[in-house]
Amino acid sequence: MSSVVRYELIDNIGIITIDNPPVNALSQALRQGLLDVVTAAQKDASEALVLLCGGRTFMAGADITEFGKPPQSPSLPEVLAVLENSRKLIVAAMHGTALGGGFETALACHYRCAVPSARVGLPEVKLGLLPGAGGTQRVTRLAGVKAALEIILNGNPLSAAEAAELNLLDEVLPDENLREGAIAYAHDLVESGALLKRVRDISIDPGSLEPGFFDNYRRRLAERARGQIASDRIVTAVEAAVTLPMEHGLIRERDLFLELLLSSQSRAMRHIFFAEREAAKIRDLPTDTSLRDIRHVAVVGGGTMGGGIAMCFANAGMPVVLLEISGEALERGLAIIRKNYAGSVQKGKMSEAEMQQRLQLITGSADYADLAQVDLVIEAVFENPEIKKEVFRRLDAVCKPGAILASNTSYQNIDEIAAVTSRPQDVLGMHFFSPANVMKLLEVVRGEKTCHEVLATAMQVGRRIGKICALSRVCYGFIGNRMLTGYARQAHMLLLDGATPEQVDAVAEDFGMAMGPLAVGDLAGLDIGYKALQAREAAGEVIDPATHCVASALVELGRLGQKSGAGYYRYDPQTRARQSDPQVEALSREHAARLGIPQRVISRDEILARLFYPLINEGARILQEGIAQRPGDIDIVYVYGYAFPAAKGGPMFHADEIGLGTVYEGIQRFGRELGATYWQPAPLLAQLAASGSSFAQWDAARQG
Ligand code: T1G
Repeated sequence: MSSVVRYELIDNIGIITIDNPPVNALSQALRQGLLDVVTAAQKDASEALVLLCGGRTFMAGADITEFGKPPQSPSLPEVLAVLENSRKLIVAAMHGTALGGGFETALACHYRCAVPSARVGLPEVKLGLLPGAGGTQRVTRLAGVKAALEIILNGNPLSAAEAAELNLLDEVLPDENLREGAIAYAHDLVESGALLKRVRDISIDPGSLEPGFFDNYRRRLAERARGQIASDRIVTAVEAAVTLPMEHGLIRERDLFLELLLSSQSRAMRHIFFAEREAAKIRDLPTDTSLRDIRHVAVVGGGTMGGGIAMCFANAGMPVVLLEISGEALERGLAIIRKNYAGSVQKGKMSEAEMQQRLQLITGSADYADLAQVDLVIEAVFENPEIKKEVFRRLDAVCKPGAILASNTSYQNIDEIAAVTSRPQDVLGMHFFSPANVMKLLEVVRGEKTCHEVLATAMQVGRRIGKICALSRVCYGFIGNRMLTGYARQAHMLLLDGATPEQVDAVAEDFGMAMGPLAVGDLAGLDIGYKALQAREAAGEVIDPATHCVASALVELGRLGQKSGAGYYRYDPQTRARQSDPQVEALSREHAARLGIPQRVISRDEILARLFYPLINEGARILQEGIAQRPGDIDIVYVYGYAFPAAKGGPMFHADEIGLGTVYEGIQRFGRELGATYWQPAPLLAQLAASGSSFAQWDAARQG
């Protein structure tokens, strides 16, 4: 008997129980165990078999840790063929999240039931893959072509009720008692003489689709796939379900799956899957670090960020107090929140009742005394160090001992803020990204004196509100914004060298960025950078005009970006579509001439390298300084905070893919051609390039 698959015969029902914690991933041992048990059960006294799982979930898919290693038999398709061809009726009984190969296993069974809270889905596209064990062929037969494309292309789980609606489940059990419910259901099927229902026998009527359906679908998809190949292959696999007999469709699907499995895009997205989970772990914190009990939260500052942060907690069912300096300002903040929720109701993303429920969790105040009993306060006031310090002095005076005091600052020195309180051990940064109720990333910033308990609690609170957390130590701009400086600087300097805004942004967007750096500047507002610049110059800093002169000139012309209808681009007042503007090229030429910079034709490769090599180089410095724990954390920050393409795996993974030697030589070359000021290779990059090593190997070696 296998260590992860148990079998027992109860009356005339054979119960197959999978137990492979933590998520019953379909490891080799599980596949072998399942194959053996189903084969043996063909000869015993059972009249039907029930397949269910122990632990918190039905099988959550293939074992992703096995990918990229030599394949081990039996393969999942082999196992599923045995299940589907079983002479004994098999019922899959699901709870938790039946995903990927786990759900495909259920689809190969003859009947499917689930507890009401179960969710089922095929999330392979989020790993740059497609369902490779019959999912594309069987879901199409059960739910139809259009539903199958929807389910497999978005990869999001369905509730049991939704799945039943789509014919993907035969029975939603009356309650959460999985085992009892499943055995009773199997008995009913046996007593009713239910036939062996094999999904493969369901035929699809190709006539139900308009001519050219799949080609049109592919064309529409390509516009939003941003170069991700898995989506295209999914359409091809579903098309095969319509045009080919089952056996051939399965072979076609498998070929497409194996092509994607070997692709750099899937390797990158699998890296992000594990990096996301690793980022949640703080290496030097004992695993038994205690957590503080966080029930009541407060947010200081009801602006765009403060309002979004308050919504995060209300969305997670946690009561939150929003504090503002006056009743008027408070009303403005609450109005923004109401407007945001109303927008979600209008888009059908939440019901009116849900909106009311969340609004009831958000209370307003203009009195610090109302924060006396909260467990966590997040300060989100104007990005000015003195104003922030004043807020922390007041919080220190009113908040109970043990309350966690966090700042949402994007740049400021957490240690200096903590130093104005009597409890620096309870102070840290919790840096949300705008819009805070949408963006997944939370940079947790560890101060010199922040204690373990507060750190562990902040990471856990981040997970509770649905954020992906990455830890940063204190430096100007933490991980994300510090690295962004070089990327944004080069985007601007490329204009002086002769590139147009369209050229710069097109290269970044073709690479997979959601939006190019100059268009992002227009979205955020060029005046924000301009004011920060003025503050730095007022503080006596001498700033190289080549890094900002065109942007500053645009602001002085009243071109602040989208909000004023023009910035690096002009924006159509109706559609907000961006249009190129020759005036910007003229402005760049004028400033280049003034600075004595000869303009030239710039290649896409140069633009690509000048945008992303500074990101990688600063990332190497951040790793060497210990600001980030591991390269994967930086990748998580960029994928979830800056829309860096997951299909590239983040800047550090991408660097390892293209080779650190190539990056190092590129930086050296730019240093020679463009001046060394902004092109100094980070010592770690130089070291690893010299040894032909990678960031991943460097980090693994440090962990021993
Ligand atoms: N393989 C290996 N390890 C896995 C795993 C998997 N499929 N899923 C989770 N883990 C590990 C994870 O790394 C973590 O480890 C621990 O389990 C708990 O996970 C042929 C090709 C199920 C919703 O994409 O979405 O099937 O950090 O922290 O928040 O067509 O895990 O503790 O060491 O995420 O409760 C398709 C992936 C695979 C689902 C649970 N399946 N998993 O979330 O826990 S491809 C998926 C999840 C496939 C077939 C194809 C989530 C979860 P550690 P966790 P959670």
